[in-house]
Amino acid sequence: MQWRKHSAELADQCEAGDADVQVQFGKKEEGHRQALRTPRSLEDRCNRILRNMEASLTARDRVGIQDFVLLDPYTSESAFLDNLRKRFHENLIYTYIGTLLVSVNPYKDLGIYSKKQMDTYMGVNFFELPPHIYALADNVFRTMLSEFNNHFILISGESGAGKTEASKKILQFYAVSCPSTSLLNNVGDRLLLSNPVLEAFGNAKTLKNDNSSRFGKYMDIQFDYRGEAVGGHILSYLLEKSRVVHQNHGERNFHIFYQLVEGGEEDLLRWLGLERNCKNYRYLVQGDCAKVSSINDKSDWKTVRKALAVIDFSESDTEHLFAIIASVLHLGNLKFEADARGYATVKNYQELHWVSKLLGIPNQVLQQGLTHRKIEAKTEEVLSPFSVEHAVYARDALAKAIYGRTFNWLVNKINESLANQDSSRKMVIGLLDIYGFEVFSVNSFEQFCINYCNEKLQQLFIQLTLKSEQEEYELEGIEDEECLRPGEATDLTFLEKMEEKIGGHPHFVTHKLADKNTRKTLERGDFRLLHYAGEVTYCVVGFLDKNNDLLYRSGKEVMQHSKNAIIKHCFPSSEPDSKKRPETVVTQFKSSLVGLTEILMSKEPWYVRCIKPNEAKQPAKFDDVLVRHQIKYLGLMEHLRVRRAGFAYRRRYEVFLQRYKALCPDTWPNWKGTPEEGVRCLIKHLGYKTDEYKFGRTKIFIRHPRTLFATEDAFQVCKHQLATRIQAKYKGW
Ligand code: AOV
Ligand code: MG
Repeated sequence: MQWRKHSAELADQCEAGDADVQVQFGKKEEGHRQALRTPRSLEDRCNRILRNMEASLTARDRVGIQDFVLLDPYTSESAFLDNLRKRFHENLIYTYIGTLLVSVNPYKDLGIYSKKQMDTYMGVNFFELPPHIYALADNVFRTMLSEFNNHFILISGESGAGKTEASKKILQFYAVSCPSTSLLNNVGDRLLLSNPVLEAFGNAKTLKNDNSSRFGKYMDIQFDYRGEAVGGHILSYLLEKSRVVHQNHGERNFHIFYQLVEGGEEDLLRWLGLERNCKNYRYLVQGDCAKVSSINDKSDWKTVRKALAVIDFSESDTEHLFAIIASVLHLGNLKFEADARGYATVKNYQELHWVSKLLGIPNQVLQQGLTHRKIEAKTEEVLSPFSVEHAVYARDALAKAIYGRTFNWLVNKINESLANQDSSRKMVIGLLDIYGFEVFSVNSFEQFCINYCNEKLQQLFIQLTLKSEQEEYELEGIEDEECLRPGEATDLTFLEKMEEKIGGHPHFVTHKLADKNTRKTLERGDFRLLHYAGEVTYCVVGFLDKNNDLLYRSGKEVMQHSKNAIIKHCFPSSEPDSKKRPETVVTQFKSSLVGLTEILMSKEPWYVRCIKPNEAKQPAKFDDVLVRHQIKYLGLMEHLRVRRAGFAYRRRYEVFLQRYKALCPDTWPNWKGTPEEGVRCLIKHLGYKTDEYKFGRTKIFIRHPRTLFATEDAFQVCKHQLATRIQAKYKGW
């Protein structure tokens, strides 16, 4: 029986795991590490696994199976779907595929994230207990400690599938279960409290998710050699700035604006010139849904205020920060009218006055900057007045720039608070939580970037789990040179250029290229991409503008006058001026994702694949069609097949060689050739059978855990002998 075979493998796993734990921890310590080393016999562990498995097999008709690897017949997508559905209706949202965790959003509080639950899952191997995100978090942690290397957890799934919630649960687990002993350094709290702050500024209600991440987030949690959380670092990716000035129907601006207006203290609002009514602010009501039943802006405001204090924001920092948020709201209300010559002048001075006061910029300077643009003539600078339309555009561009740069400042500030001063070697667990794949009725530049990012991560997943060689998506072929010539280029010429360049790609369709049937559904200014997760039609209107993300030089210069410390910092006077071609948004985003891929590739991967059960954001609703589609595009069936076929145990050549080189006279103490050659030499010496392993691009794949564990055992024996010899030699020293 498959499950018996599987549990025998797991027993092997316990054994090797225990051996490691004994080696790493000589002395008794508290907390997580205590639980880690609780001496439990192998027999005890095996019994627990068997008990858990027997129990789940007995109840299998009702609650399904805990690990898809044990599913029979395993290749059927319908069986996979049935199992997920069965478990979902029993409130069992987690299921494994080996060590990959599948999670289905329950859209309700299941009461399964208590401290007690955390304790239960601490130091426990997979399969001793029902699947849980804590089990994954704990296994990552223990593997890190025993292998002394870096890991990352890739959390993926479409918008609203539960990625951000999953990442928070993992973070909570580490913050609570790996307490920091240093009194000065409450890293756990800081790590946790960075969340509500970043969510306030970077999340918003969309049609897909009431708390949708509008930026990508990668967070490193740093541990010292004892497993104490000692620091953290956050990288943020492309915030959807356009939301500051425009929201589609049924969507909101970033939470922080509503929190401030709804929850801000009376005297604070008075100081900021704000009224307690979101309806009064143009930037807050375009989506016509300032109030959301699932969101309590008032209490969220309190949480954010408290969190800011814990993560080292001084009174003056917070004052400046709120002044900026308020100034954006005032900017949004600023109106222009045409003077006799048709040029823009400010219509409501009251609002101008507030922006000027809050940002500490002289009235005159601000006014001129908002209504004029500086042009460089041959020898001098000339002020060229804006039309009303132009002034509105410049105002919005300024609001976006202010918010976007402040967000980056915020991330940096949080990083300062999480930074670890100690330079000793650390191990990290990286958590990746990005904006999920999304398709609306109209999709623009923002969806293009978000979906592109998801496409890249899917590619990485495939590369790391299913293929050793990477299949290049030619989606990257989409160039953006066209965008660099404002004036000449338009959205439509950009589209034409794309047709010219990638028109032959089977995943790219435009009106011109489409056949008669599909043409009907495509407008002239649309293009369609066939993403891994489905077809998306993008409307090209606004693409160039958003990609160029131009901020007039005069706008920048005005900001340089600011007395607000944050703005001053965000708009340094040394910034290179516009003479140099600025990088476009897509170019920057692309290279930041390349950087991210590099970061991830240097670490050991773990996966959480989140599934959205229905589009209505409702509990107990399991939409078969929707879920089946996600099972398909998330590659879960393929992943299962790979797991079943074996070769699931993989190690980087360097890691494998480093650990086991002592087992072969040719590789010990130092191997001169490449790590791959070293591993070849090593396993030849160890007598691995040829069908037991495969060589990948960077890793050795081992079919059966037995093989790996036998090697590990040999290593332990060897280490023990070595230690005995050393002890004998230095006896009495
Ligand atoms: P996302 O991060 O995947 O979407 P979230 O993690 O924000 O999705 O989840 C959306 C909502 O689903 C949450 O606000 C919760 O109400 C609910 N939810 C998710 N996971 C759980 C859980 N484990 N238990 C209870 N409720 C849950 V996006 O950021 O839009 O891509 O861009
Ligand atoms: Mg999210």
